Amino acid sequence: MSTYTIERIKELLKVYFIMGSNNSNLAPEYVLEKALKGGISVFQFREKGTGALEGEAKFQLAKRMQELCKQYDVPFLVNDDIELAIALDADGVHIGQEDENAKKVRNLIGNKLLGVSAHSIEEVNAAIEVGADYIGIGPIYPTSTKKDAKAVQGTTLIQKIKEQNLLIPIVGIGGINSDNAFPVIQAGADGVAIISEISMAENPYEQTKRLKKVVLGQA
Ligand code: FQP
Ligand code: MG
Repeated sequence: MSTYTIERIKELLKVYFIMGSNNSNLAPEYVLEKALKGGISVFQFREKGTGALEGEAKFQLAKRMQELCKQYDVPFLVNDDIELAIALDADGVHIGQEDENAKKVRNLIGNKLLGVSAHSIEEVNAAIEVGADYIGIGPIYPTSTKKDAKAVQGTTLIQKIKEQNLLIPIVGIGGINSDNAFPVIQAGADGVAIISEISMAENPYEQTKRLKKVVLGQA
């Protein structure tokens, strides 16, 4: 477990922005700063897929994005790349079932935040067992951002986790936008993870504010 309390992690998950350089036609640092101003609560650097930066260029972009997050006091997490997370002293990492073994990752990162993707109650329990701080559940809705995404699962697994009274913080991911985010919260998620709705928005600042209102039940 990390040094964050469960309540704090639930707060962080509310508006969870994920992005890499290929998720926008705009400069990633520009989009991130607008999203930070709009009120995102945590950020995940996810640099993968077509045209993704590698090596030193990836490192430097990550560093610049981390710096921005620091300015707004928003935790900076790294997707998949544990080495990068450690090199930058990031606030945490997010891994899926096909990434490095979660137990091993927990040992490598100490008390940084650890998020794990889960698609079944067995995977949720296994993640809790190794000390995950939160669970990413998805894809909730159809998405075109992730090419190797699993089958759409709606909010069924989220409801199951709540029915079993598991305390692990939950974020929904996959095809979520301001029009369909609230049912994910109603089902029991603490927040929603978003790429495209913010990264592709004409006005990422306004889009983030809109989304945040929906998540907070103020829309
Ligand atoms: N949930 C979350 C989070 N972030 C993610 N990146 C994923 C799920 C997906 O390894 P994974 O993780 O299945 O795919 P990829 O590495 O391509 O993203 F909970 F943080 F919103
Ligand atoms: Mg992954």
